[in-house]
Amino acid sequence: MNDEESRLPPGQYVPRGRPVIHYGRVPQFRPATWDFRVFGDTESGETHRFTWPELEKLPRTSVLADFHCVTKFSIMGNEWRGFSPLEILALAPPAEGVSHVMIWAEYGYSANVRMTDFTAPGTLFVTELDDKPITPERGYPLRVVVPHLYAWKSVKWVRSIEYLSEDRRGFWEERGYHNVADPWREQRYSYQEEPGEGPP
Ligand SMILES: Nc1nc2c(c(=O)[nH]1)N[C@H]1C(S)=C(S)[C@@H](COP(=O)(O)O)O[C@H]1N2
Ligand SMILES: [Mo]
Repeated sequence: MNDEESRLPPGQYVPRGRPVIHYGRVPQFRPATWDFRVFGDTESGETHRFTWPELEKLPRTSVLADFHCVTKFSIMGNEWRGFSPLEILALAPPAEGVSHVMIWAEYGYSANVRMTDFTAPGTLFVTELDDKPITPERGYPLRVVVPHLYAWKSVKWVRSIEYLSEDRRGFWEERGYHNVADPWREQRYSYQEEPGEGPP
């Protein structure tokens, strides 16, 4: 088995090219009015708001990771660059007891992840892919990548996060996809969920 095959989760294949997939239109980025908000169960009880220049100042780091779509293609060896979710947690601390994060995009797309997924070493707020700014159709100006979960949780055009003290389903999780979405366990559909893996 070569290296790429051993890195491929069950049921996945490497396609030719690099598909672009999303629901709905590609939004326009308007830097003057764009903001990023942190709301829900914050420590202060207030919503935190960041402008684009404020986020641009955060220290950058890179993550080399594979990307697995539930429709079974995997894109191997992406070099994502951006800032760590830990930066946001430090600037906008969650209340005690926050267990999950809802990641919100333009037009109301959303995905829920556990706080442990949000703070995992591979999770990143991405501004560049393979040494180039991410393209509009891949999430410009800001995307979250959670490479250890199926790619619908890697939200493009992210505009806010919501701290949750109780888990709640996001866009695809409400429409029959698995709440946790670990590709190594092939957690594709909600009917596979075991007790404790999803909100009641
Ligand atoms: N905002 C938003 N983010 C999204 C989606 C979407 O519809 N809207 N689709 C998801 C799905 S299902 C996949 S497979 C990946 C695709 O990322 P790509 O276009 O960079 O390949 O984006 C994810 N992020
Ligand atoms: Mo997907």
